Formats: sequence, C-alpha cells, structure tokens
Amino acid sequence: MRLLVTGGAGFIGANFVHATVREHPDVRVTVLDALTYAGSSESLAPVADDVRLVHGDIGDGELVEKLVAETDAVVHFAAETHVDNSLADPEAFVHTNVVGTFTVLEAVRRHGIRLHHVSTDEVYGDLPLDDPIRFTEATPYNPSSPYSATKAASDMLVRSWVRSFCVRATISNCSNNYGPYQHVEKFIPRQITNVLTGRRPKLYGLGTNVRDWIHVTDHNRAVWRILADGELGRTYLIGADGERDNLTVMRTLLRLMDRDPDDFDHVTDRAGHDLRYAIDPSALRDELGWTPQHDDFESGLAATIAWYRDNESWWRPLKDASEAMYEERNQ
Ligand code: NAD
Ligand code: TDX
Repeated sequence: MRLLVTGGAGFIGANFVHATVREHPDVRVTVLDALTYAGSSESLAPVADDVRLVHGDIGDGELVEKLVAETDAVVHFAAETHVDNSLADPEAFVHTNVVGTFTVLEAVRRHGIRLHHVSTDEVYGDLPLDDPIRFTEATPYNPSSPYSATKAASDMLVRSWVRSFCVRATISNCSNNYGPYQHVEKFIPRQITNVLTGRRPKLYGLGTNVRDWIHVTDHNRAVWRILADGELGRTYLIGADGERDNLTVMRTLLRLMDRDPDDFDHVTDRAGHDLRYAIDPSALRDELGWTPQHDDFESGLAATIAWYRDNESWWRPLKDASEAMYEERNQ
C-alpha cells in the first residue's frame, strides 16, 4: 500500500509516520509537508531512510495532483493548528485549513483515492463546566476561534464531497493530544520547557478550563483503525476519558518536575477561551474495538517530560522565538 501523509512533519503526523513505519512495514509512506514553523524534518529523522519527504504546500494543486495520482490512500493532518496564532493572524488558517483541504479533496475526487481527514473536537464549540454532557457525532458545529472555524469548514467540505461526488472519505474529531514532538507553543510542552529553561510556567486566566487529554499514540492507533475498517462517509470522535482542568494539569506537571506546584504565573486569558471539551468515544470503541493504551495520564505526562529532557536539541531552537511571541501578547 502507498500512503500519502500530509502534515507528516508536524506533531501528530510525525508520530503517525513513526508508528506506520514500525507497525506496517508493507506500507510505503510519502509525506507532503510545507515545513512551516510547526513542522520539521528533524521529527522524521528516526525514519528518514524509510519515508519520502516532499517539501510543498497542500494548496499547490499541481503538486497535490501528482502525489495523489501515485498513492492508494491519503491521511490528511496538515493544518495551521494553534488557536492563539489564529487570533493574532487568521489568514494562513484560511489558506491551509480551507483552501488546502479543498485542494486535497479535488485531487482525491479526480483519482478515486481513499481519504481520511483528521480534525478536532473544537469544531463543536465548548461545553459548560457544571454539566457532564459530552460531544457526540450528533453535536451541532459551533466553532469559536478562527482555528476551529476553518477546521469546521474543512470538515464540511469533506462531508459535501462525500455526498455530492461520492468521495471515499472518513473524518475523525479528536480531543487534545500530548506526547513527544509537540511544538513548544502548546500548553504542556510550553510549561515543561519553561521549567527546563528557568522560566516560570504560564497559566491563562484562572485555569478552570477543561481539556480532554489523549496520548498521541492512542489518537494515531484510532486513525489506523478508521482507515482500515471505518465506514465511508462517517465521522468518528476520538477521546480517552481524560478530562482535567488546566490548573490541575499545571500542578501535576510541576510536581512531576520536583517543583512547587504553585510556582507559576497567571497571565492574560485567551480571547473567547473555550471552557470545556469532552468526547464521548462510544462509537469508536463499540464499532471498531478501539481502546486507549495510555489510560494513566500521570505516567504519560511523566514520559513526555522525560522525552523533552532527553531531546533538548529538538526543541531548543524553537523556544526563544515562541516565548518572544507570547511576551508580545502578555501571555
Ligand atoms: P502541528 O501544527 O504540530 O503540525 C502541522 C503540520 O502541518 C506541520 O508539519 C506543518 O509544517 C504542516 N503544514 C502546515 N501548513 C501546511 C501547508 N499549507 N501545506 C503542507 N503542510 C502544512 O499540528 P498537529 O498538532 O500535529 O495537528 C495535526 C492535525 O491534527 C491537524 O489537522 C489538527 O487540526 C488535528 N488535531 C490536533 C490536535 C492536537 O491536540 N494537537 C487535536 C485534534 C486534532
Ligand atoms: O501557556 C499556555 N497556558 C495555558 O493556560 C497555553 C499555551 C495554553 N493554556 C491553556 C489554553 C487551553 O485551555 O491550556 C489549554 C490548552 O491549550 P493549547 O495547548 O493551546 O490547546 P487548545 O487550544 O486546547 O487546542 C489544542 O487541542 C485541539 C490544539 O492546539 C489544537 O490543534 C487541537 O485541535
């Protein structure tokens, strides 16, 4: 099987490529990645001999057409992904998430190629803190930020290409991922690397916002299950019952790093900050038999901290620029 992985030099995509090389030796992987600030060929270094990396933009119709013509399936991770960046400058989000997904869809339509589109639970908006209700496949879309609005738009394009053009596609909407190779702009790696570089960790607002954490390996195992046995046209929600508020995650992380759990700063809150995300993953578990292997968040977090300690050369070149950006925003 020949597999085209867009965004395979980013956090989740690189972990997906590593797992594919390890666990599916019969699959030939091509990565298409623009190597933006969020992508790095370093993340693919351990599998460099097993993977073809094409440096290019998913909005480049000619290039996408050529690569799709040479493949049997596409797993589409490429996106602009950081909510704070989308609030500061949304344009790249429209280009990559909307126009880029459109470009991929047109190519798979022309060549009759199977597509799996990777999306986020943020398309559903947020949930109240004081009600145990969770997102399901039937929850109406209600995105809050330019990031989630452009991901919602990309999901809608996929749904309409399935209905109108019989494109063979599935969609997954996953909750917050953590694990190795995540950019230091994101919550967990930012705090770990703040501690490792002698900075104080930064919590937005009071830290009452809840996220539903899943280890990246479990997300990617679900993507493989859906690619192999998912029902065409369906949306699957991926989550691992990992709800925690940000304050709790911060305090746990500091304790695991032998710091005082209150040794952090409260900084300016995010505009429009979503209160709570929570996924009901029943369909994925019941129909495709998926279960998360990392069911202990604290040990997954400890392993992630160890990875950042051991791989400073991967994240160190990104850190100062990332913090300079946050400083400009008083965050
Ligand atoms: P990331 O920002 O770490 O990586 C994105 C990758 O896409 C980078 O390698 C980047 O270079 C590449 N890219 C960006 N624009 C491109 C373009 N125009 N053409 C080609 N490549 C381009 O993101 P991630 O966290 O790995 O997320 C991957 C996917 O998973 C995204 O679609 C995201 O919406 C989705 N998702 C992420 C999470 C999460 O917690 N990180 C949760 C649910 C869903
Ligand atoms: O320094 C910080 N302090 C802080 O309190 C940062 C960077 C974040 N936060 C808060 C904001 C969120 O409530 O932590 C929470 C997690 O923040 P992010 O890591 O920016 O993730 P989030 O906005 O929840 O979105 C993530 O999950 C869904 C990914 O970035 C998306 O790509 C994915 O779709």
